[in-house]
Amino acid sequence: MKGLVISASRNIFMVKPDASGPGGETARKQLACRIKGKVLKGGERYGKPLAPGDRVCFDVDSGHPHRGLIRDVEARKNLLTRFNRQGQASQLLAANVDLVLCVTTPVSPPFRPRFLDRVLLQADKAGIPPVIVCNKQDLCEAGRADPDTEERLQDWSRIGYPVLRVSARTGEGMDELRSYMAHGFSVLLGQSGVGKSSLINRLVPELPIRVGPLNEKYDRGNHTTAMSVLLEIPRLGEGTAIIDTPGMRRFVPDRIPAEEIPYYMREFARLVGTCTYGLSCSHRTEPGCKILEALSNGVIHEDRYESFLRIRDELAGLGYND
Ligand SMILES: Nc1nc2c(ncn2[C@@H]2O[C@H](COP(=O)(O)OP(=O)(O)OP(=O)(O)O)[C@@H](O)[C@H]2O)c(=O)[nH]1
Ligand SMILES: [Mg+2]
Ligand SMILES: [Zn+2]
Repeated sequence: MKGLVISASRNIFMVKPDASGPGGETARKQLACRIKGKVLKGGERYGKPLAPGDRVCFDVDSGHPHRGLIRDVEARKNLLTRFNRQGQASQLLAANVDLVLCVTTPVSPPFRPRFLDRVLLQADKAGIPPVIVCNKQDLCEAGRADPDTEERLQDWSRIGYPVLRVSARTGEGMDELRSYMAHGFSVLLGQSGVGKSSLINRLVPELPIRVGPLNEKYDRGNHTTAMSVLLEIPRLGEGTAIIDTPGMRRFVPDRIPAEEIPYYMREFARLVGTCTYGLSCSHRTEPGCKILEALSNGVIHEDRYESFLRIRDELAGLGYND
């Protein structure tokens, strides 16, 4: 049988069988599956070899109709990952998605543009269009926003990333968010406490999922969502689903060689190769560097350039082991 991976925890993968299988719609109860032989071909280098959104081929256990064994994963159209520094391995976040919703906040937890720049980089590397979702707009009206937020939101919009200003609390911006999500799989990414689960609760109130309070002392989330899970939302259109992910404190880009970073930063990408020293330019001090020129002309925002330098230094020191 074939089905869709809904969630992945340790060695158990929840799989929803396709409706076309025996029994039709009534047979679409999720099965708890293990992997046949424990290692999935092609998944050896990941901590968990499957992610929500993956399509798998599996057998049902005849003695336990709610258990199964996964034999194979189908070819993916894309795969969103990050690098797990502790485990020194790629971590799969979601597979076969159509949209990455990069969630941030103007305050509580504090606005962190560098986190978002990293997520945008990874989405572009994976070939999945990102949309920036700035949640908690109700707190802006209360005058609490970080003054840099609006400037950076406008800059991301200028360089080609759609920006939505929303509030899970008041419902502001939800129609626009829904229209982006219709007819595809979306994944929510962002730091703990930015309101990813709250956005899902607002969008799909019939499926309440757990949201958690902020830690008052540190003004950040408490890692309420423990594992990624895919939720189907047929009400928003045929084939619509959203993947909620656990908040992360840091986002380390995965398997992007330091010299390739400018290809995945949109306002840098069009300048790649045009410096006097061509592809060997480090864009730090060289004469005739088009990236430094763009920085001084305001074509590249100084904060994006700072993100670029920091990401490059970090990735250069990382040495991914494939
Ligand atoms: N003022 C305000 N608070 C919000 C809004 N959205 C979420 N919150 C609050 O922010 C806190 C964290 O929300 P969650 O939805 O649990 O955040 P999360 O991003 O899912 O967090 P993790 O699961 O830890 O990654 C909760 O106290 C929410 O009530 C909003 O639009 N405005
Ligand atoms: Mg959550
Ligand atoms: Zn240069």
